[in-house]
Order: sequence, then structure tokens, then C-alpha cells
Amino acid sequence: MMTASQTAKQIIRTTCPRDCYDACGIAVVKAADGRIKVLGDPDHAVSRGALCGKCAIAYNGAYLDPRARLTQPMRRTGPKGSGQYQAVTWEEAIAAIAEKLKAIVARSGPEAIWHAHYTGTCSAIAGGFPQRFFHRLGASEVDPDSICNAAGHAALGYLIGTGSDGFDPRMAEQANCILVWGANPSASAPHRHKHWLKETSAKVIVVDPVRHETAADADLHLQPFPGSDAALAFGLLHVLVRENLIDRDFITAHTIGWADISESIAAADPDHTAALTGVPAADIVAAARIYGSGPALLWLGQGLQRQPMGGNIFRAIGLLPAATGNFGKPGAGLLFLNGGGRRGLDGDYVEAPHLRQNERQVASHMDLVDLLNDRKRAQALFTWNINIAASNPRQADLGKALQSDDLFHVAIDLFPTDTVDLADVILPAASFLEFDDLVLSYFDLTVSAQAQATTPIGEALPNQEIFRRLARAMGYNNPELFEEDATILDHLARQVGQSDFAALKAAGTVARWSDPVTQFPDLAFPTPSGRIEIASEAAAEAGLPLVPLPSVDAHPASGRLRLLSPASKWLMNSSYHNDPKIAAKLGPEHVGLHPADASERGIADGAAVRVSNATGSIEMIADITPTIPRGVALAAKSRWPKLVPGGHSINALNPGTKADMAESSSVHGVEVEVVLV
Ligand SMILES: Nc1nc2c(c(=O)[nH]1)N[C@H]1C(S)=C(S)[C@@H](COP(=O)(O)OP(=O)(O)OC[C@H]3O[C@@H](n4cnc5c(=O)[nH]c(N)nc54)[C@H](O)[C@@H]3O)O[C@H]1N2
Ligand SMILES: Nc1nc2c(c(=O)[nH]1)N[C@H]1C(S)=C(S)[C@@H](COP(=O)(O)OP(=O)(O)OC[C@H]3O[C@@H](n4cnc5c(=O)[nH]c(N)nc54)[C@H](O)[C@@H]3O)O[C@H]1N2
Ligand code: SF4
Ligand SMILES: [Mo]
Repeated sequence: MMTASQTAKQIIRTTCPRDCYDACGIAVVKAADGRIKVLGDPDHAVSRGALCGKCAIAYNGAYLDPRARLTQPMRRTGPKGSGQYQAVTWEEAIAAIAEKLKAIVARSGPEAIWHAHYTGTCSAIAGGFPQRFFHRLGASEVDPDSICNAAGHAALGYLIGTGSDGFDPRMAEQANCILVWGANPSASAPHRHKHWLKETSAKVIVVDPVRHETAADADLHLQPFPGSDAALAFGLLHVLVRENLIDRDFITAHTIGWADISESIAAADPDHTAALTGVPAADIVAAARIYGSGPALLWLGQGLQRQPMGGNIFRAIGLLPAATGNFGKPGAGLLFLNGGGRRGLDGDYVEAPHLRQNERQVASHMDLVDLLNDRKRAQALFTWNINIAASNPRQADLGKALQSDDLFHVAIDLFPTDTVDLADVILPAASFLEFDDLVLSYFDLTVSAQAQATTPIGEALPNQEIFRRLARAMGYNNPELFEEDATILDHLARQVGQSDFAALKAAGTVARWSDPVTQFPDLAFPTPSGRIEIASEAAAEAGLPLVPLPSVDAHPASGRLRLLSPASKWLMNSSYHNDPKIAAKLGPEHVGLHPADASERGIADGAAVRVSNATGSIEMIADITPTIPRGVALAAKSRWPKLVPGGHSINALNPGTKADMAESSSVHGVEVEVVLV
């Protein structure tokens, strides 16, 4: 309930559109003078009155602070990186961009124009509408998911036909086990940690090299060495088979290729698996028994697939629900992400790929540096909803590539990030508090309104309006490029079961389906065979193993440590580092070391250390902790390089090695040396 002083003010209910499992309901309290306070909506099922710590600070700090925000379009007047810019009108900025684009199209074709974007905002229009422009233009695209979760999607695509149809979290009530594998809800999904996992009667198992808060709270925590999870999955399968906890009828009717993995399963006895993974044999047996007592939910974290063999790891762990028949019934299933399609949203309507007249050229984020250094392939770059200078691999090389004078770069952001600092034209984006949109959680099967709570700061515009203006300046006349937000929102609202957007706005968040939804209720899997493809011809055709393998990464060569850099509790990817209160919470950059690894190197708790490899080198403060296995170093993603002494952050150490599938990131496979400074 709101307090009396709050009810005297206007309350606007909206939704957090960050790239986060939670999709919190927000109550914006607006005073008579227009000033706002951004709070958790007390009536919202997920946030229950509290935002996460980072958003509680940043949404009332940097987001509302005109001195922190970009407030007007700017054009570069000095050398790249010199910080010399001149404020220009929107008309001037848009005209300058259009002129440049037209010249590139005439000279080299639209394929030389690239855009890199991700999930700075996940709302439907601000996240998707700009694609209409890029399709019409015929621009090339840096594959968005290759920086995050493309390997997992590819792997689940081979196995069950999709990575975007997960279980309905409301099924937790009917589950006996929730297995959280390679996710850290205590940082990356704080309300799932605080409520969903605490309130369930199901036994919670966490598999993670790090004993984070969620792992410490679990009924059972398995702590494998990074990159050994496929072997661990086979170890669990061995116990499930041995103890007759598998569902043979299900396997016969709904899978293909079971026989092809039987030898690997037979070989993966608990002692063998313990030796490969570092997980005690007794814990492997205990975990298999709990999972096998079913029905069981399997949450496949995004961190898990950011491994060199991340795709194979996903296929191997996905064998657990396949072997135990944990699909098509209440309390069962797996979840990587729940996409908009799960609620009826038509992504093609938002992005209008039919506007494209050429074949789309795509490159992986792992290849971005080389791409940007190749003028035959890339002459212009748009960055929007992304901060590549912080989040991408090969940070130092990327900084240099972005300094090239002959790469025309347009950056669209709320804040002057390191990426923005190197652009030719800077365009200020409006924040989610400043326009209406639609938000679909990637965990719950809900639909939420993002409601405008205040006017844009300065001259900032929502992404979609920026691209409408650009389309006009390019002389395009396709109506899709100019469709107004209100029309799109009503259309989308109807797709997801609402009468119109106003109805959704009045409701805030609604469950798309009133009752919990069974995953794959008719056991028809969207694979070529309609079954779970343990053996996948499509994978084999792509040069991958026919079946998942019990792979284990080699331990780092002597002296080296495996660096994990997952989600930070105080940052949202690279966002919020520029908020002074967040920066104070973060303090200097720390690296966690196991006590034995630290003492071997003569490193005391709190000592300054150099973390380095062939790609780069940064200084950090040692944080000696028994919560990680020997051989692992633990840091967090993705500070703003310019806000770190030395000018480089964690991705200065990331060589951008691709995972085994989809040319995706394998950032949790980076190896480093750590020495006293
Ligand atoms: N070392 C390491 N690096 C990683 C990872 C890791 O685990 N370890 N994880 C990777 C992962 S999973 C991801 S998803 C990437 C994410 O990397 P990024 O996509 O760079 O992450 P964000 O900081 O969420 O968002 C980028 C920018 O979008 C801006 N933004 C917010 N709202 C809007 C808007 O409405 N319009 C516009 N134009 N801009 C907006 C924000 O201000 C921010 O600067 O990082 C990857 N990098
Ligand atoms: N606070 C906060 N929340 C966020 C984000 C953020 O930056 N900050 N980022 C958002 C984004 S874009 C994403 S993609 C998600 C990511 O959130 P998660 O899915 O939770 O993924 P990560 O944070 O990358 O890593 C999660 C866990 O994977 C573990 N891990 C790494 N390697 C292995 C391995 O080999 N085996 C196993 N079993 N575990 C491993 C790490 O130790 C870590 O604890 O979070 C979102 N939420
Ligand atoms: S980032 Fe996640 S936890 Fe924080 S307010 Fe947004 S949805 Fe909630
Ligand atoms: Mo991500």
C-alpha cells in the first residue's frame, strides 16, 4: 500500500525494461512540481515494492540528472577521442547523417553500413523498431546475440527446436526440484533470488563454480570447475540410469539418438565424473536423486553457455529433462529465455524484415574489431542500445578501431559512454521513463506497460523517433518507417491479448495466460523430427558432433587462472557506472582468488595485483575468498574504461575467442596470470 503522503501525489505505474530476468513493476511518484521518485511498485508480483539496489540508485540519480545525460545532438569538430564536439540541431544532425549514408550507398552499397545494438533497453519499440530503418537501408548487422547468448540458443535449437520457449515459472509450485545451472540470480535476477527461489517448496540445486548467495542458500550446491559441466551432466545421467530414474517410455516416444550416448553415460560413473569436474561423487549422486524425484525445473543460465564449449554444454545438460521425461507436464521443463512469441508477439511486425531488398550481411561481435578495421567491408557504424567500448572483447584494439577517421560512426545513447566519446555524431536517447512502450519479461509469461512518467531530458528522443526522422531524410516512403508509437502499441497490445494499450497501461502487468502453462504440452518439439534430437543431423551438418559429448575443458596451463566475469550486483552490464553513488558502491575493481592460489603467489587480501594475458593487462585489488575453486579468478563485467584508472576494464583481457556454436562469446573461458604489482 502507498503511504498517505504518496497518495496525495500522482503515481504512474511502469516497468523496468533492462536486460534482466525480473522486469520489475515500478511506481513513479510524481510531485506537483513535476519532480519524480522512482520506486518499486508495492502491488507488483515481482518487485513487491523494491527495485534492485542498482536501479533504485541509478533511476533516481544519473537517469534524472541532465548533467549526466546526453541532452542534445552533437557533431565532432576535433580528432576522434579529443572530446571536441559542437552542439547541433536535430535537423542538422539528421541531415548530416543522411548525406553521409547516401554517399556510402552510392559508392559501396548499403552493406558497408553496419549497426551494432543489443539490449540497452528491451522494450518492444525502442528495442525493435530501428530495425525497420536498417532493413529498408539494406545495412549489415553485428549479430546481437553473439555478445551474450547465441551459443545457448543454437544448442537448444538443435536439441528441442528452440531456446525461446521456456517453462512457466509459476510451475515452481508443482515442482519437486529446481535446478539452477550456471546462473547467479542473487546478482542477475535479484527478485527471483529473494522471492521465487526462497518461497518454493521444491528442493533447490545450484551448479556453479562460484558459491554466490543463491548457491549458498540452495539445498545442494555443486561446484564444478568452469567448462566441465557437460561431463557433470553425463555423470548425473549415469546415476539416473543406474537408479532407474529415467523415463524409458518418454525416451522411446519423444527422443531420437538415446542409444548413441549410452556408452558415454555408462563411462560417466560418479568417481570418474568427480575426477573430471571436482564435484564430490556423493554430491553427484545426491543431485541426480533429487532431480530424478521430479517433476523438475531446469534453469539454464546465460553465464553457463559463455564457455568455449558452451553449446555442447547446453546440449548435454538438456539431456536431463529428455531422459527423465520432464516435459509436457506440470512442474517440469527447462528455461533459457521466454521470448515474446510465447505470448503471441510477432517480432516481424515490430522489425519489418520484409522491407529488406538485399541479403543481410551479418558478423559476430567476436569479429567486430577486424570488421571495423576493414574499409572494404565497413565504412559506417551505428551503435545504439549498446556500449561496445565496455562490453565487447579486445577492448584496446576496439578503441583503436573506433578512432579511425574514415569510419563514420553514429552513437545513440542516454549517456556519454566510451563508445559515444569516439563517435562522429552523437544522438541523445530518451530514457524508458520518458515514453510509452511494451515490456515482455524473459522469465515470466507476463505482459507489461512501460508508461511515460516524465518529459524527455533536454532534446532526447526515443530510438524510434530518431529512426523515423532518419528515414524521412533518406527520402524513404514506406509507411512502416513512420508508424506512430500509439498505433504500434495498440497493435502489439492486441497481439498479446489486451484490448488496447490503454487497458494494459491501466493494469500495469498482466499474466498472458491465467493458468500456469505447461511447456510443450503436446510433446511436439519444433525440431525437424518433432522429437527431442539427442542425435541431431542439423548439428552434424554444421560440423558439430552428432550427439552431445561429455566434454571437459583443459585446466589452465600452470600459473594461469580461469577468469570468470559475470554480472555485477551494482551494474547492469556497462550501465550505471557513471552514477557517482554506484561508483562508490563498486569501489576499486576487485578480483577474487582462492586462498591457495593467492598464497602460492604471495598475494595478501587487499593487495594490488596485475591481471594479464596476451590480450591486455589491468590492475585490480585481490579479494581472497574460499567461495571459488582453485584455479579460478572472479571479477565482474563491464565497467566504463574511462572511469577505471589506467583506462581499461575487464574486457581488455578478453581475446574474443568464439564458443563452439554460433560464433558466440566465450568470455568465461578467458585465462589470466595474476601477480603482485
Ligand atoms: N567480461 C564480460 N563482458 C561481457 C559479459 C560478461 O559476462 N563478461 N556479458 C555480455 C553480455 S551478456 C551482454 S548482454 C553485453 C551487454 O552489453 P551492452 O549492450 O553494452 O550493455 P548495457 O550496458 O546494458 O547497454 C548498453 C547501452 O545502452 C544504453 N541505453 C539504455 N537505454 C537506451 C535507449 O533507450 N536507447 C539507446 N540508444 N541506448 C540506451 C545504455 O545507456 C548503455 O550505455 O555485455 C557482454 N559483455
Ligand atoms: N545485476 C545485473 N543483472 C544482470 C546483468 C548485469 O550485468 N548485472 N546482466 C543481464 C544480462 S545481459 C544477462 S545475459 C544475464 C546474465 O546472468 P546469468 O545468467 O546469471 O549469467 P552470468 O552473470 O554471466 O553468470 C552466471 C553464473 O555462471 C557461472 N558460470 C560461469 N562459467 C560457468 C561454468 O562453466 N559452469 C557453470 N556451472 N557456471 C558457470 C558464473 O560463476 C556465474 O555465477 O543477467 C542479466 N542481469
Ligand atoms: S534491473 Fe532487474 S532487478 Fe533491477 S529494477 Fe530492473 S528488472 Fe528489477
Ligand atoms: Mo546478456
